[in-house]
Amino acid sequence: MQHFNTKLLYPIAGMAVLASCGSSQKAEPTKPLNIVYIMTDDHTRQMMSSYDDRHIQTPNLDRIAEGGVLFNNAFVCNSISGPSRACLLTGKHSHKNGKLDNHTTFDGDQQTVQQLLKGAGYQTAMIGKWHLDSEPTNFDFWEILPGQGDYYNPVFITPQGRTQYDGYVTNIITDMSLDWLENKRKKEDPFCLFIHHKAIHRNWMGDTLDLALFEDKTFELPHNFYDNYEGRIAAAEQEMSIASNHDMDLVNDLKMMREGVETRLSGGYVNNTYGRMNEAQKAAWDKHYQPIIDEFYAANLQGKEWAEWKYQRYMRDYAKTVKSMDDNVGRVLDYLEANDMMENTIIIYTSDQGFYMGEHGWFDKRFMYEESMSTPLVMHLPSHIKKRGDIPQLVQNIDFAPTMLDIAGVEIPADIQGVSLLPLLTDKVDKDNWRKSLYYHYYEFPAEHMVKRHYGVRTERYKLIHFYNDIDVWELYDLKNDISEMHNLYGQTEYEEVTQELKRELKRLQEQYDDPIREEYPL
Ligand code: SGN
Ligand code: CA
Repeated sequence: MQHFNTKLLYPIAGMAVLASCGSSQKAEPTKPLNIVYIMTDDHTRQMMSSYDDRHIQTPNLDRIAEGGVLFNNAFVCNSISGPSRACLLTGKHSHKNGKLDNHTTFDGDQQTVQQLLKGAGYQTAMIGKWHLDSEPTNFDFWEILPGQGDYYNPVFITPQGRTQYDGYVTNIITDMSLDWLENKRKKEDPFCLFIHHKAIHRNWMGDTLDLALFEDKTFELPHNFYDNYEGRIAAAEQEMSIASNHDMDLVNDLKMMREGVETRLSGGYVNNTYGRMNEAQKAAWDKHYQPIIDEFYAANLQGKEWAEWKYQRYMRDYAKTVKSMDDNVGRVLDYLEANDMMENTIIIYTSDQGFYMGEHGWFDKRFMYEESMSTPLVMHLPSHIKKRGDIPQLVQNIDFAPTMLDIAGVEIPADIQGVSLLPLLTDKVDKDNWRKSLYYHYYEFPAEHMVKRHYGVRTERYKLIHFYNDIDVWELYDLKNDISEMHNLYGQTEYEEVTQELKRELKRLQEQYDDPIREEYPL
C-alpha cells in the first residue's frame, strides 16, 4: 500500500481536517483527494457566466465556481495551446520545458506532474486534446486526439493504435472520461483525471443538436471592435482580424460553403471538417446553415455591415460550441455527485488560454493583452475545505502542477517554477508575500496570425511588453485606467519612473526564471 504524506486529506469518517477543529481533533483515517482537471481549448472568460454574463450562461461551469472558488486573476505564460499544456504538465515556463511553440516536440522524458503523481500511487489518465507531438508518458490510461483533432467522427490515438468514433467530439471525450471513472480505474486508489476538450477551438462547429441556439441573439459589439491600433505597431500588424477576409475565412470559419466559392481555407472545410460528417450529420448541418447561406449571398453586405455580420456569426457558432461543452461538464459533475465523489474530489476547470471575442476587432489569442493572457480558472472544493468566493491573487498555469502535487502530498521539486495554490484555498496564505508580478513570453513568429514575439511583466496595476525579433517596440499599460489596453503609455515622461520600476521587475523575473534574453531563439 502507498504511503501518502498529504496535507489535504479527505476525512473518511466525516471529520473535518482543514476546518479548524481545535485540539479535540482525533486521528481519523483519511485518504488523499482525487483530482479531476477539465481543460477546454480557447474558452475565454467573456464567454463564461461566472466571469461575465453579457453573452452566455454556463450553468455547469458556474456550479463548479459556486461549490468552490473563482480566480479573478489567472493567466498563462505563453498564450497558445502546446506551450500552455507543457506549462501545465511541468510547472515550468516554456524556455525551461522546451515547448516554445505549437511546432516543437515536447520532451516527454522530462519530469512531469503525472509522473510524480503516479510515483506517489495516484492513477493518472489523459483523455482528449494533447497537442504535444510526442506520445503521452506516465499515464496509466490515455486516449488522445491527433494534433487539433476533429469535431465530428474524430480519430483518437491510444497505446494500441488509432480508432475512429462516430459522433461529436465533446460528447465522446466525456463518454470516455465517464467510462474510465466507472469501469477502467481501480476504485480503491486516488486518481488524477485530465479531461482535455477540443472545443471551443476554431472553426467552432457546434453539436448538431445545438445548431438552432443563439440564432436570435444579437451579441453586444465590443467598444473597441473598430480599434485603429494607434501607438501599437504589433497590434496593427497581426492577422487575426474578424473583418479581414484573409484572416477570418468565409467558408471554413463562417460556414458559407457554396458551389464555386473557393477561399484560402475552403478545401479543409469541404474535404475534412464538413466532409467527414456522415449523411445524417450533414443533413442536420445543411438544414441549419443552408437558409443562412442563401440569405447571406443574396444580401451582398459591405463595409461595417459585413464586418458586424461576421462578428455575429462568429459569436453564435462559438456560443453553440460552449453550450455543449457546458452540458458535458454537467454530465461529469452529475456522475461525481451520483457516486458520492464530490466530497473527496477537487475539480479544476480552466482553458489553455483566453481568446478575443471581437475586442480590438479580433479572434484568436497569442498576445500578452488581457483577453488572451488571462484564462478562466474555477475550482470545486470538497466541503471540508471551507474557502468560497473569488480569489484575487495573481496566479499562472505553471502553478497547476505544484498545486496538484501539494494536494497529493507529494514534495514539490525545487526546479518547478510555479507555486502551489493550496494556501489560497485554505487561507493559510500570507497575502502580503504572494507574488506581485507575472512573467510572459510568446515565441511563435513568423506563423499563422503573425503575432510578433514578445515578453513582458504584468503586475496588479501595470503591464510592460517588449516586442522583439523583427521589431524593437515597448508598450506600457495602466490596467486600472485602461483595462482594454488601448493607450500605450511607453515613453511618456510622467510614466518614466513606473517604466524603470517595471523594467527592473522584468529583469528580476528573467533572472529568477532563468530566461536570459537572446537575439535568436532556436525554433
Ligand atoms: C490552428 C488555427 C489557428 C490557431 C492555431 C493554434 N487555424 O492552426 O487559428 O491559432 O490552430 O491554436 S485553423 O484554420 O486550423 O483552425 S491552438 O489553440 O491550438 O494553439
Ligand atoms: Ca488553445
